[in-house]
Amino acid sequence: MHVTLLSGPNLDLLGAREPELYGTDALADHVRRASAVAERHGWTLDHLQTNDEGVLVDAVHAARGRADAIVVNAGALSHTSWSLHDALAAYEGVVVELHLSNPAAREPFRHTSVVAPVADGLVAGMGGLGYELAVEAAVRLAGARGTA
Ligand code: CA2
Repeated sequence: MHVTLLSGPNLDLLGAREPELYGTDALADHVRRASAVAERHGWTLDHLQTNDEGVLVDAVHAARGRADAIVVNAGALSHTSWSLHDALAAYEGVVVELHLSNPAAREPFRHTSVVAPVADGLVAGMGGLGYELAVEAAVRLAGARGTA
């Protein structure tokens, strides 16, 4: 069983800037802890970070038939990318939307997620813990669906 973790624009800056919003851990730290959760369940995890919307869409396509679940923190593309929405709609596995912060408690433009309508669930506002919770949720949702 396999989970693909996707990280969108600017998440490569984690740890270096805006620690009050996103914490001091680097993306690699979050990925390491997410991988540990997957491994605990006997799953494997791959991770891609990109600042390019098209690359993110391609990664969702690549996960089709290959990954049992996708955990996606699409960054600001979560609020704008209908192409990501359409790609996720065509993906048959479990989708968990992830945010470090709680977008609903922030600026109005962050209150809408175009990922949300095609996600099975959402983990937000939990900081780095969210990476672990999102993988845990993906594994257990896949189990409940009978695909794990
Ligand atoms: O809370 C989240 O995880 C977000 O997806 C982060 C996005 C933001 O646009 C979403 O509304 C919520 C921003 C990621 C940018 O990360 C940075 C990290 C350090 C310095 C600058 C940006």
